Amino acid sequence: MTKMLVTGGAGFIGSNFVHYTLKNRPEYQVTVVDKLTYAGNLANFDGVMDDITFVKGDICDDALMDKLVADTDVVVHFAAETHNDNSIRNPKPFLDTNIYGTYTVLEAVRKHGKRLHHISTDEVFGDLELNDPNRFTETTPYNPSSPYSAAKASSDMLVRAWARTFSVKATISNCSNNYGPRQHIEKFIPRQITNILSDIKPKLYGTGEQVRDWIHVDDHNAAVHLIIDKSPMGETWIIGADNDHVNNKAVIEMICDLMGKGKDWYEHVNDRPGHDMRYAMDSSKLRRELGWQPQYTDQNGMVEGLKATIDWYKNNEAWWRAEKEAVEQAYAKQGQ
Ligand code: NAD
Ligand code: TDX
Repeated sequence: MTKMLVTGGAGFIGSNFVHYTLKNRPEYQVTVVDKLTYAGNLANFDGVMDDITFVKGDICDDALMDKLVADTDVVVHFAAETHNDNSIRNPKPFLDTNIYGTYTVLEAVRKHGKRLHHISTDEVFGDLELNDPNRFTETTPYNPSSPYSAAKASSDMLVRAWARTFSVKATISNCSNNYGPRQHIEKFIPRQITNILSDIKPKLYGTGEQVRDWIHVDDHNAAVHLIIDKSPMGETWIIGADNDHVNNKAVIEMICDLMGKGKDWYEHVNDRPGHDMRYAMDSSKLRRELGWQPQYTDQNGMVEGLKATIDWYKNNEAWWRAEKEAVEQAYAKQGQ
């Protein structure tokens, strides 16, 4: 058995990664460390709690991280503060967890000589103009826009520095916007699905022309496993499923349509300050060198994945209902 420590495993992508690993990679013995912030949820382990070791803890706690990393073979580092709108309301937790927390993880893997895979985002590259046909690659310079993306960019830089200076065995992946089950309802797609299920009109920021390169969370996690299996140390990998033709307005219309509402049953609300216009990812290195292929690639890019995601929120109302009112009240204060 290989021991795997998953930081932030009680959140959206991390919990899907844990489920994916238990189902497809039984050779891993999984430990999750998670602070259980508002974004972490033990219900994400329903049905698999007995198959993992769960530790409630903060990645900024160096004694805890030292102990956990000493007792593992590979660390997969998902833990972060992740919502741009929250980083605009209050940046400090983003600096603490994303920067100092990553430093703490790095010092532990350095001391114990363990393998690290660091999960990052396309947002470190900043944005493209709407009419710019280019895509981000592994060599695109960093140019983050928000406190969230600046903190993630900082964490990537720390990983690169620790790999070069201290020969830490690390890899990094930068993935585009994920969707799928168990995503917090503050985020765009689950917010709109649960709005419709609550008879609230979906909320589109500004004009809705912004483009996100959507990828299903299982395709992201399959790529992470391939990188852990096959990547040389020190490498960075772009992960994206070629969905950079769908803007936010089109996604909202798709959700309204799939949920039996008129395509225009949504409203425009205040835009996000500093709102990135367009993200687009060139994942050809990952496809060519590691043989990765996304599975959710129907003709319209994301209809099948969206249908399954809508069904998940319909069937799991107990998972999200209690938080819905407070999330919407916080948005309403900003006219969103
Ligand atoms: P999430 O907000 O759903 O989950 C984050 C998890 O980290 C939560 O369980 C939370 O409790 C935990 N956490 C936060 N601070 C912690 C701390 N100090 N110590 C321990 N645990 C802590 O986030 P997500 O969407 O699943 O994102 C996971 C990772 O993937 C992040 O690093 C994010 O930057 C990256 N990412 C996300 C996306 C996306 O579209 N969601 C895309 C690319 C990359
Ligand atoms: O109600 C909304 N209406 C709306 O139009 C919300 C919540 C968002 N939006 C827009 C803003 C973005 O253009 O939808 C797009 C997606 O918004 P988010 O779900 O907040 O995602 P984004 O800011 O793009 O960042 C996400 O992808 C990259 C994740 O939250 C990050 O953690 C990840 O790094």
